[in-house]
Amino acid sequence: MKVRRADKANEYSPLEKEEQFQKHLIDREVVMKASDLFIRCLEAEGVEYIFGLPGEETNDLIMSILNSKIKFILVRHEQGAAFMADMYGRITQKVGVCLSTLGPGATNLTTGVANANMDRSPVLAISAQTHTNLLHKESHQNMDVITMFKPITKWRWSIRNADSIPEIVRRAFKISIEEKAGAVHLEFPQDIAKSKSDIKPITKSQEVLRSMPYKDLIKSASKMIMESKMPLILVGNGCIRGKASLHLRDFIDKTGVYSVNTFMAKGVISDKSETHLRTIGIKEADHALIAMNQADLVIAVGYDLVEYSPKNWNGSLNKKIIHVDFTPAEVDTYYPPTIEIAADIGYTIDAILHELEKEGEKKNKNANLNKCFSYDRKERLDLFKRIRKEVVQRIESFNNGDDLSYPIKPQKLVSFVRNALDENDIVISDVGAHKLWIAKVYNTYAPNTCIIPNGFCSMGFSLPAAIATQLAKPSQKIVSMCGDGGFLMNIQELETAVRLQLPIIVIVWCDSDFGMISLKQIDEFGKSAFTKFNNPDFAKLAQSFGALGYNVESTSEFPKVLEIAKESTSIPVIISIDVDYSRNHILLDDDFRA
Ligand SMILES: Cc1ncc(C[n+]2csc(CCOP(=O)(O)OP(=O)(O)O)c2C)c(N)n1
Repeated sequence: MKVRRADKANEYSPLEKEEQFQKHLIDREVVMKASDLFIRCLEAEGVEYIFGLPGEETNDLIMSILNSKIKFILVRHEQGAAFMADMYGRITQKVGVCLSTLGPGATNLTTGVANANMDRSPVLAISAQTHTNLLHKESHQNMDVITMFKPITKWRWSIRNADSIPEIVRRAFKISIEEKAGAVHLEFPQDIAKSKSDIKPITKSQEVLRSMPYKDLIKSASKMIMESKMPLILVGNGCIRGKASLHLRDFIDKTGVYSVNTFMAKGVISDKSETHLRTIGIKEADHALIAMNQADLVIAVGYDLVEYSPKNWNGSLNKKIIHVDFTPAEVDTYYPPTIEIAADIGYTIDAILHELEKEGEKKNKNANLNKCFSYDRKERLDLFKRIRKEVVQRIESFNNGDDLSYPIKPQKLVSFVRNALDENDIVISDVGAHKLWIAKVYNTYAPNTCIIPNGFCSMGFSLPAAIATQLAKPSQKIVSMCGDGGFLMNIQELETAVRLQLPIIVIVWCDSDFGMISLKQIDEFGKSAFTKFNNPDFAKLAQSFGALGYNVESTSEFPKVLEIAKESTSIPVIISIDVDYSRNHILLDDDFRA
């Protein structure tokens, strides 16, 4: 199609003008209700599900959804809908959509939306709004929702005329998915939803491909790697969004450079990799930090500072840093990149590897990459090897050990779950002390198979998240692990899971305590306060919802119950188990032996 500047429009020939006019007629022949147009636009974006809870003001939209191929997932609290959209976004890398009414519905969405935004998950939150001629004054449930969403979204807009819907929706999806991905919000007033338009939805354009990294930077980066005494790769969440796992694995296999990952990057590098020092992220308390301290160069790939402050690994500012991410580095005193590459992560890693191979070939004809490094790294590599061995040994000792004491040790619980699941099944953590155990101990072999919310860190995430994951991945086993505190924060979504006949498994770690908080209180003040509570009978609670419920009463019973739970094909299973948190303090130092 020819594109001309508006001021040259008169230069079209009469024939061209006629062609344009005919096309214009075809484009505009269907007059549609705005709510229908809005839903057509979501269809054009490939939306499969909308998670939500209706109100009077969403009724036009709800009727439009009824006539579309998009499935509406009715939830029992808008926070659940937002967590579901968040998880759908994480696991599919497509924008997850949630819907609420105005006022209280919109305020209920906020925690889940903030969680998605800080964890870089693409989400579109839609809320209704009252009639536009009431907005300027005090009226039922009317509040400034747009302003409320400001600090927790990348972009937000109130739709004020039907004709602009295609552009607004396209813009919302584009911004949400753009790196770094995050949440956007659209407000849809009731009267606008009833208005009409003859504008067509905008067809989704091709995925935007990122340009190649700048050649000189690649050369400098590979030179820096070759000259480093002990490089270490820090793998972050961006590698999951950027689908960089295979590129990084190839780089590591060929160069022998060791790696660590953050919580949200579990699985990018398999925990089976001999050069992987596993997960770091607990302030100064990870064993692999010994290796981090030794490293003179950190290659930070897709690393989000929100997850793990660089002060914890670069407090003395003695490291060189190569920053590789879709976007330039965040400003932080402790994160001053020596080389900053903002480009596609996969391309960049491939390009650096290619450059190293070229240099290796120059130095020795057989392209042995280890020979391209300027220093003999044997001594330091031996140290890294030893750390890897120690970390693995500690985890394996729980795997194979026969400690059947009850309440169950957290490490034992995690290893039972690992053994019960296939490599591609998915574990979703909630927030609390259990999260730290899962991060440290759960062996992960593929990206997006161990999900840990670690930016905003909201409790109550894992049950709704498991629902969305099971919808997106029907053939995989989905296990939510949560504390007894977090589980009750969104327990109402158990009804959603039962109604949708989803065979998710929820394991509730019971200690009748906000365990993570009492741990921190005792660590700092020597005592804990206002953290203890009573629990319901979880098995009966589950059964009252129509789910299957088991209260495990001995450690040896747990793997058997897990096997029974795995057999369920259409009913959620809740398993409660008492956990021995008496040694949680070992999470706060670098030695997590039992
Ligand atoms: C919505 C929300 N409220 C409060 C917190 C602060 N917080 C972090 S961990 C935690 C305790 C979690 O307790 P529980 O779910 O029982 O898990 P446990 O620590 O016992 O494993 C609290 C209250 C939070 N992260 N999110």
